[in-house]
Amino acid sequence: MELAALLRVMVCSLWLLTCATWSASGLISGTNGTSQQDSTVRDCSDLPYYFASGVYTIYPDRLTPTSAYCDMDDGEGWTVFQRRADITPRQDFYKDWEAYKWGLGSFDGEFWWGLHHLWQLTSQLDRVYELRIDLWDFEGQTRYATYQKFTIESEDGDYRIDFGDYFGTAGDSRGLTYNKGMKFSTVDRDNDISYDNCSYRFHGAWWYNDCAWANLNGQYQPGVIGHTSIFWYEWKGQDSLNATTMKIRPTNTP
Ligand SMILES: [Ca+2]
Repeated sequence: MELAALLRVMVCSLWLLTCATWSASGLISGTNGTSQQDSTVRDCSDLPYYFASGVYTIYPDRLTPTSAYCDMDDGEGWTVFQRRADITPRQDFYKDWEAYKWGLGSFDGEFWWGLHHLWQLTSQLDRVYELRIDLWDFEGQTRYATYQKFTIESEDGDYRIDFGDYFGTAGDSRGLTYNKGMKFSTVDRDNDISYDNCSYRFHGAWWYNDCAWANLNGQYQPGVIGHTSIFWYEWKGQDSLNATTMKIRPTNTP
């Protein structure tokens, strides 16, 4: 009888532990020590404006908890989906379709959040997103580019990109607009319109057209001028950039 009672206690304890773990997966921890259980946080703009920048649990489809890096510096709540920077160990961005679908790298360093999450957010009918790209060169100069009405199609549509008007300082006549309406391509999934494999040629992954004037998932190679590097042609030609971020926020919610 004593053994049976002990077993009951053990089973109950395990059950409680499981329950506690389930509850914890729905918690959003703020850096000020507060937390809230709220699956209505679909993107970083739903977090309180006074939260610090960092990694939070969000629910892009209102159901599935997903980690995301939130840039809260201006209180706007940007969901960051790409970061290149001078951080070691270096992250390899010359990766395949599955990696770009689900994400690669680390939130502590360089990363790509994942096309699947990006599609979940930008395909919502009640939210319209703005895309912002920030660029840094090796002399400490910075430029930015913004695009309105940014959307990504589902995987069935090969994550085809669409967006509206450009505004910014980086320049766009040889920027991202060249890739508008293009499908995403990786080295193992050639969806570009070139006779060639642009991902292989540019050593990156992008919405390649007949290739590109911007290659932000290219190779980090300081001092190198060439189409395999991280570049934004309109600003610095094919000079390798030092850092980039790509992030989104809804423009039609408070
Ligand atoms: Ca091709």
